[in-house]
Amino acid sequence: MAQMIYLDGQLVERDQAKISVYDHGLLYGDGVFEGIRAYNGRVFRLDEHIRRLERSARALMLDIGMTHEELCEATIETCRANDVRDGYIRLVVTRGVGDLGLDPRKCPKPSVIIIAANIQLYPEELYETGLRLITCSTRRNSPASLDPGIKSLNYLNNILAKIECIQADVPEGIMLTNAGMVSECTGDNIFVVTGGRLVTPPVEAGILDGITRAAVIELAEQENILCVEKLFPVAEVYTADEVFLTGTAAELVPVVGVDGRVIGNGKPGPMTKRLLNRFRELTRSEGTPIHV
Ligand code: PXG
Repeated sequence: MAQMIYLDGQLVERDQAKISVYDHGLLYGDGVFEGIRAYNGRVFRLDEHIRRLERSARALMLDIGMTHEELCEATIETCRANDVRDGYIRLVVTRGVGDLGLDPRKCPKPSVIIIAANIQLYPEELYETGLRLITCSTRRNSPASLDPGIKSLNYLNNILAKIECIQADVPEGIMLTNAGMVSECTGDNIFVVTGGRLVTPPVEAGILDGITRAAVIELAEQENILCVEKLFPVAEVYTADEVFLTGTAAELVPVVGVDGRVIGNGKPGPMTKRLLNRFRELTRSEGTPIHV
């Protein structure tokens, strides 16, 4: 069965799903996106993801031309058309087709794309052994230039940092704010555990307001674990008892080394494991059903 892609109101076969070379998403990175997971036939936190997409679009004065409900329905419909049970859903809204030149007014209609594919899971072994990270020299975009809270098609800041990770042969890296404090990773948020409490940089630091991050903060509250949102230097990562990353693709992934230093005892810690278990229970118990 051919994979079906949602493109501007229609489901089309993958080979037919094409975008113009004049689309400003391609020409200028003028657009927004979302990455969403489906677990066991349900879409996890669909409402939150669509709301974040709408917030990102509003920040660019990009009118998606669809209501919240229509976006949710189109997402579910695309999952259903592809018989997705456990999957990865990618929504992309571009400024649309226009002439050359930055002016968004050249583009009368946005392009809306929804891809529902099967997820390439991280190897389960990663959750047993943990990741090693570096601190990237590429600083996270200043919110005054391009707010990292906007999930825009302009991901070069993250890609430059990711290239540093690849050169260093590690899967992820810590990005600092312009002031030199920890912000987030190239595609994940970061938490440290010190003295039984969680610490994570605040959204105002200039990070993506992660859906997984928010879920972990909620779970911590339910478990009576104190979670503090504050700025901290990378030195606090080095001396933490535990470090983990959160993201739609990663869920919660333990970190066991940073910049050649060993974190904690070099193994995934109890808090990380406990929260990962609780997160997995959550993702498998809630969500918008795909198949009715
Ligand atoms: N920070 C950044 C910069 C991200 O891009 C996160 C944190 C984690 O946020 P969520 O809401 O996922 O918990 C992200 C997420 C992709 C892809 O296709 C990217 C993300 C998520 C899923 C897929 O590259 N980024």
